[in-house]
Formats: sequence, C-alpha cells, structure tokens
Amino acid sequence: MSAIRQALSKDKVGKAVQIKGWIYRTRSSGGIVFCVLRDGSGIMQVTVKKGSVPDEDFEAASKAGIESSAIIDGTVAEDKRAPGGFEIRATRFQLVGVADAFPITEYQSTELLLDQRHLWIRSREQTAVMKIKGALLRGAREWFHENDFVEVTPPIVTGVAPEDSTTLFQIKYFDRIAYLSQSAQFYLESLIFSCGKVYSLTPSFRAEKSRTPRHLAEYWHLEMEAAWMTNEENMQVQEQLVTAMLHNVVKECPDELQLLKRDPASLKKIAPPFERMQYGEAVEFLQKRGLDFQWGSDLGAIEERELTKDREIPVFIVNYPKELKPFYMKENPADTKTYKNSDLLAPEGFGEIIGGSERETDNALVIERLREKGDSLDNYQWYLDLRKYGSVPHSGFGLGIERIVTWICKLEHIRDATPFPRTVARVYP
Ligand code: NSS
Repeated sequence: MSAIRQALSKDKVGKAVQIKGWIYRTRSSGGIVFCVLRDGSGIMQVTVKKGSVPDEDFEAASKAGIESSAIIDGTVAEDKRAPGGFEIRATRFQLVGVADAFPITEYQSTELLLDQRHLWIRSREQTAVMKIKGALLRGAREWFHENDFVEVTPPIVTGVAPEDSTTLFQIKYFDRIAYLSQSAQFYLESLIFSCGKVYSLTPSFRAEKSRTPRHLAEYWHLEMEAAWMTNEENMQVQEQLVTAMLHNVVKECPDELQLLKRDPASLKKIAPPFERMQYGEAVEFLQKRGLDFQWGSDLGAIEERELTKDREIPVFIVNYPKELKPFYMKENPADTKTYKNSDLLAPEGFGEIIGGSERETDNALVIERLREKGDSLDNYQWYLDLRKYGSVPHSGFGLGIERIVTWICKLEHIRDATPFPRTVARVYP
C-alpha cells in the first residue's frame, strides 16, 4: 500500500500501486467515474473506467458517495488536469465502508460545523491545522531534549489556584472539593529541586465566561521551570524554543502551510533575539497611537493588537505593574511597583502566546500576597515549604499551544486550533 503523497510522483508513473482512503469528491461522465480520494497525506484523482475494472467494482464506484472508504488498485499516470498532476487509473475499486449522505456540504453555518465536529475534522484545513500542531509539539520536545530539560508529569486534579481564582473549575473529588489545573507551575517549581530544568505538556482549564476568539475552557499548556534561572535567561529560553517550534513547522509542513496561505518565509525569518519592551514603554507607545491607556491598566486584545500589528517578529513586554499579575512573581528591584516578568506577544496583530516570570522566593511576601488574595493558606503549605528547604532563584513560563497554532495558521478563532473545542457554550461532541 502507498500513501497518496508517495503515489503523487513522477517515478511512480506507469507503476502499479494500491491506495486506501476516503472519497473526497466524485462525479461520473460517460462510463468513467472520476473520484478524488483523501488519505490524510493528501488527495489524488482516481479514474474508474467501465471495462477496466470488474463490473461490480464499476457499479460500486458509481454509487459510492463522499466519505465512503475504498481500496484502489491501479497504475499511476500523469494528468495535468488532476489535482497534484497525477492520477491513478483503477484496475480494482473495492468499496469498504459505504457512507450515508454526508451532513456537511459547502457553506455551512459555524454552529452546524461545531455540532458535526467529529466529521468536520476530516476537512483538509482542519487536517492541516492538526499536522502543524503536531509539528510544533515535536519541535518543542526536540528543543527541550537537546537542551537537557526533563519532561515531567504534573497532576491535573489539584487544590491550588496559580492564576485567577474566578476561573477555577471545581470538581467533586470523593468527599472534598478539588479543582482542574489552571497551570502546572507550582508542581514544576517543586520538581526543579531534583531535576533542575523541567517542562510539561498538560491540559489546563479556565472557566472563562467571556466568549473571545482567544480563550478556550480547556487548552494545552506547555510549561517550563528551571532552577538558578533569571527572568532574562527565561526569555532566552522562550525565544529559542518558539523559533525551534516554528522552524520545525517550516521543515515538516510545507504543503499544510501553503493550504492555509501562510508564507513559510514569514516564519523562517523569526529568530532570536526578540525585542524587550518595558511595560512603561508600551504605555507610551499606545498613548502616542491615540489610545486612552494609563499606567496600571491591563493590556487587552485591542492594546496587544496595536503593539504587534506592524511587527513581523514576536516582542516581549516586560515588568508589568504588580496589580496586574499573580502573587508568585518576583518583585523587580529596579522598580518595586513592578514584577520581573514578561509576556511574549506574537506579531501581525496577534498578541499574547506566553506568560512567564522569575518567582518570589521570600515566604513572608508570598504569604502576605496570598492573604490579600483571600486564599486559605492550608492548600499552599507544601508550596511554602519549597522556600524553606534550600530555596534558589528560579523562573519559568507557560505557552498556550492553541494560541500559537491560531497565530501560525491564521485562524480567526482559537476553537479551530483544537479538534474538540471546549468553550462556555459547548461540550458536544
Ligand atoms: O495565565 S498564564 O498567562 N500564565 C500561567 O498560567 C503561568 N502559571 C504559567 C507558568 O509560568 N508556568 O497562561 C499562560 C499562557 C498564556 O500566555 C496563553 O498563551 C495561554 O496560557 N492561555 C490560554 N490559552 C487558551 N485559552 C485560555 N483560556 C488561556 N488562558 C491562558
């Protein structure tokens, strides 16, 4: 058996091949069925001619509707009119799984496509997005491996809230309350004492009630934490990692990028160092652009768009005011109103893909901030212990995988960066 991508080649011309796949398009005219078969690696035209295949095969090919599965034997031939420039002239057409009338046709509403998500993910665009996502993750894992990070496996069920506690999902956990993890950060902070440099890829959960094109209730979170690391070194890891991820997509997914109209040159030119812009500079920049924006306000979608729309390379916004960020960040000694942190904003108007910081190691400060936040210290005793037994300076970050996919694939909405999106309105299918 041959994958379609391999059959689409000059040196296969005249050779016998067998391909297995699903009918993507089909039409018949004057004793010939032209069907385009799809198999995940690509699409290819198959011509089934009456007399060139057994009669029952021709009959089956004439009747088979789109998304039926079939096994085709035949010979590869060059044909300029066929997609990809080659076709298979069938000698056998075996229908395997007959498809009912497919519920998805052209120009469907977004809601219908979401209801039929389990079928819609067969579309070529969705397939391309999933392959690019796979290539991003492979690029990330390779980079971490080459740079001596240990992949670790933190829990998903937890009692702590690293980020905004209003977005926690509560679950009944036997006879107690627990939460779905918002971030693996605190567990990674514990693991640096043994492994030094760690990372994890886990689902994270945020009960985001606002419907935005950038938020999911469940997303894949790639997080890193390292002992002895300053926030500047943390940013160096981020710019190298992101570059490696993008360059791996360019290497592995040229066809998928083309299908999604993403110019690979725009990704290839991204390389460290990325600019570092102080939060204070960002405020001035936005004011100059005519936005009514004051020091101390959070950068929302509008501001991030303004900061990045004329850029081709990601930019770090560093040292945010304390009131905008979570309690675990390290105070910036150069300006104690701010933290030693950074958000990485993707260019072309996209906005945040990473949030990172150096971590506070002073337990008194951590306790004070937890109290201000109104959290019970009971669930955090283990986290406070980390500062009692050989505490070291350390930093880390979290990258939203669907965010980077949305940016690279030029998707309008983050829900298309994941096969089964979980949003406030949807857990089906
Ligand atoms: O809230 S973050 O900014 N930071 C953290 O969770 C840290 N505790 C991570 C760490 O230092 N280990 O989230 C990190 C990233 C953020 O930049 C987005 O890219 C992504 O996670 N993110 C999301 N993606 C999709 N949907 C939602 N709701 C979402 N929230 C954050």
